[in-house]
Amino acid sequence: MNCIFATAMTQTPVSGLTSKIKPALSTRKFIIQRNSLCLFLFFLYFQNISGQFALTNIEGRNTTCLNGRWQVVIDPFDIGAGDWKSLWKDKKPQGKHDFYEYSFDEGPELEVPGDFNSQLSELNYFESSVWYKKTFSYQLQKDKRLFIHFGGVNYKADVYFNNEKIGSHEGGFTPFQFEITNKVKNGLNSLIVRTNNARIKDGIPGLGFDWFNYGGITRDVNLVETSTTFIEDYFIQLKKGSTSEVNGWIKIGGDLKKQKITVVIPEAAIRYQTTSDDNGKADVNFTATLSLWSPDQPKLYKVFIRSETDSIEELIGFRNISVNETDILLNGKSIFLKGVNIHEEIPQGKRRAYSESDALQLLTWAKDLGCNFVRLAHYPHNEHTVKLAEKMGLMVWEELPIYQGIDFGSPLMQSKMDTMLKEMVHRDKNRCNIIMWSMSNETSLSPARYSGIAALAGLCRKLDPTRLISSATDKVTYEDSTIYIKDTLYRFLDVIAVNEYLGWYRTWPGKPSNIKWISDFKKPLIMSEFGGEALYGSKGEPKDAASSWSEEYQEKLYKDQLEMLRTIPFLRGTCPWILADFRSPVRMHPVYQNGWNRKGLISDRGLKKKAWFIIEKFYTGLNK
Ligand code: GCB
Repeated sequence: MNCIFATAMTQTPVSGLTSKIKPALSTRKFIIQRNSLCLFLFFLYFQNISGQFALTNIEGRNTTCLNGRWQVVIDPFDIGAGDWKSLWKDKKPQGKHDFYEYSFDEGPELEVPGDFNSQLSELNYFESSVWYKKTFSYQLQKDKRLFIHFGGVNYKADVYFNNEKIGSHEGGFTPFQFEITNKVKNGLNSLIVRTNNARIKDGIPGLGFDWFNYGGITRDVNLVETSTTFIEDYFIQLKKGSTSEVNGWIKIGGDLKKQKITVVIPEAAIRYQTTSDDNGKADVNFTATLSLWSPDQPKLYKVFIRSETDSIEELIGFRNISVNETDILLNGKSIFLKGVNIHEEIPQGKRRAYSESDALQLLTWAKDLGCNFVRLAHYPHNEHTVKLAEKMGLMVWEELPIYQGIDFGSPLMQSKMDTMLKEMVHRDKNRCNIIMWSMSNETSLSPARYSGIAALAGLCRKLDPTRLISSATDKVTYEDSTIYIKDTLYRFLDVIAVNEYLGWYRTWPGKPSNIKWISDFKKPLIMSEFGGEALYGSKGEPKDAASSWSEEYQEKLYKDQLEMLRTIPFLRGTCPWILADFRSPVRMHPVYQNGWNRKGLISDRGLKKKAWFIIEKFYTGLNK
């Protein structure tokens, strides 16, 4: 077993987590039995389903990019893994009577990274398997190790290398990797990936969600070469509550676990020495005079980590994020989060956003709107989006796709959620612009949901004690013109986040400025979603019903929203839903939606709707 994998597995056993929630006596026995079953399934899951936790900071390592054209076989009935047609066995038709229908040769090709749906018209609404194949030459030097790193494959991936299955991964938005040191041949190698984007009941997300189910190898693929003993991972951030104490750890992978390690930050005149223990772990703790990262001054430092056998560098920023009663404090100062929701989609291209220039388009729109914060909904977006946001001075809410109708009762669900959380935090824990991890969005109330998300939040705090934790809810209680926030899950979370659609899915219960919000918790509130739909160019009187789908109605809705929002004393952030119109297979009526959710402030062609200017004015006004 690979050392990275072994480490990850021992991090937090699931049984430890579930036991944190005190069950009633009568249900304990059942829970113990259920936990044993879960534990068993958890190990099965890891053995059979999960990829290895990916190396941190791929950009800072020695990589060979496998992006570009890949050969594909489209497999609607998903039979290529069976005995009948073993696509991965990489065999060629022999004689002229052999059939070609399942051969990569002379078949179509697709670009990687990128979703398959937008690349071939027959794949537009495709939800099944597409097989990808890439051959590449490699010469691995002695004393080096080699990994195949996938930035993201939606939803399941089975990976075959030189005629052998090397592993699988489940989850469309987090990275994974496999070590191929002992499998790579000097010369030509064959890499085959079965991708499958079929929605499944116990998937994350589950069967239903309001965004487009783009499938395939949607993110970068790289070969990563390391020394035999290498810097596997590190966490270098300010200690919670401090603006000068850097606190974290470094992890060495490989045989020579005990090493002298140096952390150098030239611009802050830091040269810190530490030593890793028998497990390859070194603590990091030093004090520095630092220019703190903030939206106004997104300062990043070059940080060098050097061990006896390896070295790596990365741009890292330092800031402190905390809450004090209903305040959110950035570097000790109260801050209002001027946010917007973003899906990872380029509307004009009707495709998944996958490149840095795609990220630049979306984040520039957010900056133009006057944002200092973005909610990357409803799943972890590409790593380079988070990095670019960091450079552009945008704070980030990063979220797990634990969405609406998720099947919390399914026996594997907790281990799947835990794994996904670990993969997300693992990838982005050194990004100072991430101020908040979101566990979920609008999940239905149930005991399993309560204990599941509470346990997840507990795990998240263990993995990363420095950031805030939230979860978006639509479960508020309406009583006349008073709205109560009572969801007891917020006991476990730092920031309350409410999705409310007054003026759209729910009529205004009174004059917006007379509506009262009352919270059971002394915690900051972010209005994490509000808005309504408008087809760009559709005209109507502002007072027209929502069914007018007019820009004027949407504009008025936002004015009303701001009137109400201004009266909430514990409001510390707003996120209109959503930056741009996005494709949604659950919005097919041809008159206004035609396959799109039209709640964008920007249209599917990239044009600003009237409502855009209401939010822009609001955010600009907050600066004065
Ligand atoms: C919501 C969901 C979001 C939907 C949105 C809508 O509450 O969180 O995913 O797209 O409403 O447009 O209905």
